[in-house]
Amino acid sequence: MAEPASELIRIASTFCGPHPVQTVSPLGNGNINSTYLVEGEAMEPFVLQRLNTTVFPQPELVMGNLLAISRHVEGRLRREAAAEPRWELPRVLPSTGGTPWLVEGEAFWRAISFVPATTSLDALETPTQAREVGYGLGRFHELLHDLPCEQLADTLEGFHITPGYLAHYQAVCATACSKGASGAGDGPGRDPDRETWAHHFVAERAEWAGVLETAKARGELPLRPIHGDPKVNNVLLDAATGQAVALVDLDTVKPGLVHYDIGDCLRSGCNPLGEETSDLEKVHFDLGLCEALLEGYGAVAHRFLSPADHRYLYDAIRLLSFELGLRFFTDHLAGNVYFHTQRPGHNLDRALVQFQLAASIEAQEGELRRLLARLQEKR
Ligand code: GN1
Ligand code: MG
Repeated sequence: MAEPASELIRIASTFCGPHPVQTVSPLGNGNINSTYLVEGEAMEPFVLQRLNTTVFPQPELVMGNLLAISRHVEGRLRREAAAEPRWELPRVLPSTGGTPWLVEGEAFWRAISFVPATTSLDALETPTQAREVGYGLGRFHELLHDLPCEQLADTLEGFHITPGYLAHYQAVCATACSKGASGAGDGPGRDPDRETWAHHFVAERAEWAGVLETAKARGELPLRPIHGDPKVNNVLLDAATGQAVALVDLDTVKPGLVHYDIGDCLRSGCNPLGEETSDLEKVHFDLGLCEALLEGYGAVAHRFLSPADHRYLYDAIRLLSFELGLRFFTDHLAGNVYFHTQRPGHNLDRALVQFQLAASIEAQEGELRRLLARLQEKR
């Protein structure tokens, strides 16, 4: 729930010593945490967040991961050649009491540094932007790929494990979709026709949905530190040059497959209408943007991607939009308990956008596979 402005100012003040806070304003449009920009005259602006402890039941572990990657990346950046382009990692700002966070009742607050003079985009328009976003993700992965996964906690069990989301969907269906159960197809936002279509869409892909987890279990794909949520608006671009300079929203950093990140970044970056569009028929996966994004990614990631990693890229791209659609759809059926929504039926609309995107990826499979092979040969 939202805190009154005076409360936010009081909480923000515990992270900035004697400097008076002037404004605390909502920042970004996250679906999970509450995020604010804190400003005052004699201080650097910073980001204040209230972590969603239903989603992140052990927020201290989230902070531990953030501190671990800061130490690693700061060390790497100090040793890097001065010729490497600017790169920043948001830092944890301790409270005045010296703790890296603040707990008040149920609320878990933390402050992180704000990367100034940057912009972010909700949808990509040009190949130049796509190349930068891809480069940003590649740089992030490259900086972290030599951090041993044992140093990172699993803060969000089951995150991006598609078979787990399918099992949850089936469990929700067993109650929410059964005849006579409460919430079975009526109530605000429910839409039996579109839901039936979505159920079919999921059923036709259920068997394939374990593809990445199977490859991981066989030892074909290794765990590495990943971002977990690299949608395009989490990549900050230098306001003057347009170059990617930081990835933000680091709560989901944990061990995982880089495929989750690559697929997530592409499902977000190659959907020119953005994930909140209501123009469903026009949703499509843009191959030009995909090529540019992967070129930017490969410029740095070729140093650590293996042939097996390359083999699963098509599946990753297809899977992550399917998976997000499935997560939105399940939450719609469950009564919108996970993702913040702004209107009845919002999660169903979001789900259909992702399913439409997955269908567009499938329709372009041949071309997309040829593009991936071309990019791999270039390296
Ligand atoms: C959530 O809160 P936000 O917008 O950063 C979600 C991501 C989804 C995204 C879709 C922890 O991220 O996985 O891709 O919504 N984060 C979590 O917009 O579930
Ligand atoms: Mg996020």
